[in-house]
Amino acid sequence: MGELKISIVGVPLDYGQSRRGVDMGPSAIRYAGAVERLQALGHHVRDEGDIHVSAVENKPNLEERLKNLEEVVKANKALAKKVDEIVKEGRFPLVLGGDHSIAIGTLAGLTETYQNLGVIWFDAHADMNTAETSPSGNIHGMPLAVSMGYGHEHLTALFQQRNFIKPENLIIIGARSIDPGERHFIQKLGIKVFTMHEIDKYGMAVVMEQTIAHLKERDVDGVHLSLDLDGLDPLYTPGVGTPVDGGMTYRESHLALEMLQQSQCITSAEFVEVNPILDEKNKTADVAVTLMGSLLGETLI
Ligand code: HAR
Ligand code: MN
Ligand code: MN
Ligand code: MN
Repeated sequence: MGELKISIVGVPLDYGQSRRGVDMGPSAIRYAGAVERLQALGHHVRDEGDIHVSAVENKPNLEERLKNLEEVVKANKALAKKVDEIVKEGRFPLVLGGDHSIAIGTLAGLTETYQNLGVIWFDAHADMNTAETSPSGNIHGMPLAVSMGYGHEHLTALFQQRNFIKPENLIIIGARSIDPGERHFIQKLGIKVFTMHEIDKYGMAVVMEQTIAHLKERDVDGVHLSLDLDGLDPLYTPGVGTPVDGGMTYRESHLALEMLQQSQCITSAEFVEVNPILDEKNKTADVAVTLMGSLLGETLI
């Protein structure tokens, strides 16, 4: 893999869900050696620091169906601007979460430049609820709906050009906890989902070959990898807020990212939902950093 100019941005946001601690994810991932690992692979790495997130909720939470809506909007607006600047400088954005609601800002920023962006979404969940279908009111369960143009207008408005992610450019991998409203959405929009069932049945290599081939066929002008650490089995990544048993193994997830590295299709990435309070000796952040290595150049020999 050629040398990249990587810009790391932390987003210490935990307002998109209900368990505190995920705001410390960016620190934990840095502590696990993200910058050093990527530098050792020959990349030029610039740590841009963190997006500012206010420490206390500004307003009483009146909108129960969308918890902390205005805080989530504010942080994502700042993130979108930052990501847009990074892309326009010709650098590779690497975003550290924070809860998964930050994908709204990342994707909003990316789509200022990319007109036909592909998205690979590693996750136990489909993250495709709206206020109407969400069982929790947590916005981290909604970023894919918003990014395709569905949801509260304060969230969809972050896509200033209304250049939303096209459902046929999205692939979800590792899902095993999908809500009824999300299932309906997936069927209605014809979204490609490799659940754990397909990973078990065909193996990760086949799943990734099909994923890469599909995005090539779609003639995308960039591919964003959004990796929720809860996509892995909680045996490997216990430090997440909503663990679901029966996930990807350590090697399955690394194989997937090694294949993405070889395909050279990825143009940006984010690693989210690391919660150090729930973790065991920073194990989840360590896995996040080894995955970054696999995505960005590491080889086994
Ligand atoms: N689907 C559930 C909800 O909407 C749980 C979502 C959990 N989300 C994440 N991100 N951890 O994938 O509340
Ligand atoms: Mn906090
Ligand atoms: Mn998620
Ligand atoms: Mn998840």
